[in-house]
Amino acid sequence: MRIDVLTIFPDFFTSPLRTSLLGRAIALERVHINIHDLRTWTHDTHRTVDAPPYGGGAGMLMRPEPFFEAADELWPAQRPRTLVMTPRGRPFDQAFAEELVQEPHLAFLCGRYEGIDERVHLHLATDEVAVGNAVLGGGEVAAALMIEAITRLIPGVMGNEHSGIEESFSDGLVEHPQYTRPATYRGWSVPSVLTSGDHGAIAAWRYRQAVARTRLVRPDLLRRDND
Ligand code: JA8
Repeated sequence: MRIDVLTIFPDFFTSPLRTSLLGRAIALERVHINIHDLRTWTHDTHRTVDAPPYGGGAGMLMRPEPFFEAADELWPAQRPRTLVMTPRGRPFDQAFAEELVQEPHLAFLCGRYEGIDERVHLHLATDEVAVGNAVLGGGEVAAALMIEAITRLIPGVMGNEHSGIEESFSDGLVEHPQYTRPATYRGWSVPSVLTSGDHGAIAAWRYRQAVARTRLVRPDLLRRDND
């Protein structure tokens, strides 16, 4: 998979891309990620990327030209699946991540200020994506989140040929509680079923716990009309 990111803060991505899972995916060449500084595609001495909104209003918007000129240079033939992060977009969830991991080429357009000129949304982006129900200062954190969620699904990245089975079993539920050593810590003991060796009883306990916790913290996941 190839991923291109257009941003005025390329440095933001250096640490997440070097770290942990993503660093491993890159080292294994399962994914090629290119971070591009949008100011590369400016022509004035101040390398301006923003301008005030037509019609008035607070703040500044990202101008369209750097995005389109970057696209013409980087993707002259085949345009990638091009995602623009915005609070008005389609909510990003696991099903969306699983859809996007099928793509050979993704592009992330990161806006700052009050957003991006509508012509970028209309004529360059293929998808508007919302990450969470909070407004961020820009698209960079949202893009990093999506890149992590997508790349961990690339076969061979997580060593997840096994964990796919577990995910389908508890599909649509929050996770059951998990415990590791020591068996007793500060007087708090691990539930005895988990040390019983009875794998049927363990599976049943985990399922009951997952359903109960889902009902408590994410009742929306148990409704049948939500996807
Ligand atoms: C924002 Br400005 C800006 C750009 C993209 C996003 S995605 C999100 N939740 N907030 C804000």
